[in-house]
Amino acid sequence: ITLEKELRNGIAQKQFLFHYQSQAGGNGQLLGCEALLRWQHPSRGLLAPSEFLPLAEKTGLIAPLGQLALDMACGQLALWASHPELAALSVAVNVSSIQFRRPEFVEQVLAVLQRTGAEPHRLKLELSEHLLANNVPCVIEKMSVLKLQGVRFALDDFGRSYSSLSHLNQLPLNELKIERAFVHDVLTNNNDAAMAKMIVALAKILGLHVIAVGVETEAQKEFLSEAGCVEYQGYLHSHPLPVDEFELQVLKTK
Ligand code: G
Ligand code: G
Ligand code: MN
Ligand code: NA
Repeated sequence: ITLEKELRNGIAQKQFLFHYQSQAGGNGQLLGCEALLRWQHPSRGLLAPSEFLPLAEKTGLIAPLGQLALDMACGQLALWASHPELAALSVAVNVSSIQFRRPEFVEQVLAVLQRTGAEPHRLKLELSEHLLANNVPCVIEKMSVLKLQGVRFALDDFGRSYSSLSHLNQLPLNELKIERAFVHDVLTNNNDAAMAKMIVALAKILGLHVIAVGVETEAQKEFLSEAGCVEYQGYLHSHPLPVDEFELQVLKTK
């Protein structure tokens, strides 16, 4: 049996789960979380996205997998909504460009919100810079329809690859996520430090939230804080955690 067949079966049998990583403010207060997909493979154990996402994108299985991920995220939001301490959480979900470009994407998101009863403004979709490479008007149109319903958007890994600054202020975005590599080397590499500062400043000019991903040390956080960044995601605060551990962490930090 090929991995492709296993992936197809795995999606049909819902062998996927999320690990949740908290997103925190300057004082460690919880602001939300990112849902990071894992495959509970029947024989190979828990697989990270790098072990199945490339295949999913190559084979088109990213469409049903992405749909499943949206279902899972909205289902979780609906569960948390009835819990006093967890109801305020928002969940960020990564959306592959291939998935976003599909004509039925907007309808599917609206349908899953309706079916699960999740509050749209608790759902944040993380889009990739690659979407800025072509047909930006179509991207804007789709984002706008969802944004009207309250769904929020972040531009992920900002600065990693191609970025059109001219398009940036046309997109109905809420947030920029600073590329992890800049954060990693912010204290040791002048170019990365400059990029991180530039992204924070750009976000401010555009009126967007900005979050630094991959913050592992207090020193990195301090540098970013001095640059004006006030939201952090990284091992310093928390690793991505299984849902029960994540919930305990949230309840403890309240
Ligand atoms: O923690 P981590 O190894 O989980 O994530 C690796 C990469 O996989 C991240 O860059 C993230 O964007 C991507 N990823 C994680 N979950 C999902 C998902 O549900 N959908 C898509 N398209 N990408 C995801
Ligand atoms: O979608 P995105 O590429 O932003 O996903 C975030 C990725 O960064 C995930 O793979 C997650 O596990 C990883 N990550 C989150 N915090 C840290 C960190 O502090 N250090 C490192 N090395 N990776 C991190
Ligand atoms: Mn992401
Ligand atoms: Na991503």
